Amino acid sequence: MRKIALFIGILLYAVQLQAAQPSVDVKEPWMRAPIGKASVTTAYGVLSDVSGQGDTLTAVEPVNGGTASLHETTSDNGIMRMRSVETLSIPAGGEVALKPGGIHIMLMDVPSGLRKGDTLPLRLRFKRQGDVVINFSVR
Ligand SMILES: [Cu+2]
Repeated sequence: MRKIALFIGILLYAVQLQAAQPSVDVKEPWMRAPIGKASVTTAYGVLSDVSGQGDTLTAVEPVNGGTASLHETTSDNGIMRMRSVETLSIPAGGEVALKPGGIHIMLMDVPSGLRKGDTLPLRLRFKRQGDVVINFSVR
C-alpha cells in the first residue's frame, strides 16, 4: 500500500513538472514609453518555441487594466497601415519577432505616468502553454 502511495506521489510530481514546462520563451520584452500624456503605445519581444512542438498566441491582456491586441504594420503604396492579427503561430523550434514596423502588441489605456525604466505586466495566452505573465520593460 505504501509503495502504491509513493508511486502515485511520483506520478503526480511528474505531471506537475510537465505542466510547468514552458513551450514559448519571451525574449527581450519591451514597450515604448507613451509620448506625453498619450495612453497608447506598442510592445515588442521575440517569441521563441522551446518545446519543439510550436504554439499559438491567442490573446494578450494587460494585468493592470487597459486593452491589448495584436497588430501588424503593412505598407500599402508607401502608406503605413495597421491591421489586427487574430492569432500568431510560433513554428516548432522557431521564433517570431514582434518588432517596430512589423507585428506588435497594441496597448490602449495604459496606466498614466508610465515612463522609461518602469515595467508593465502583460498576460500572454497560448493555446498549449496556457497563460504566462511577462514583465515588459518601458524604454
Ligand atoms: Cu498597432
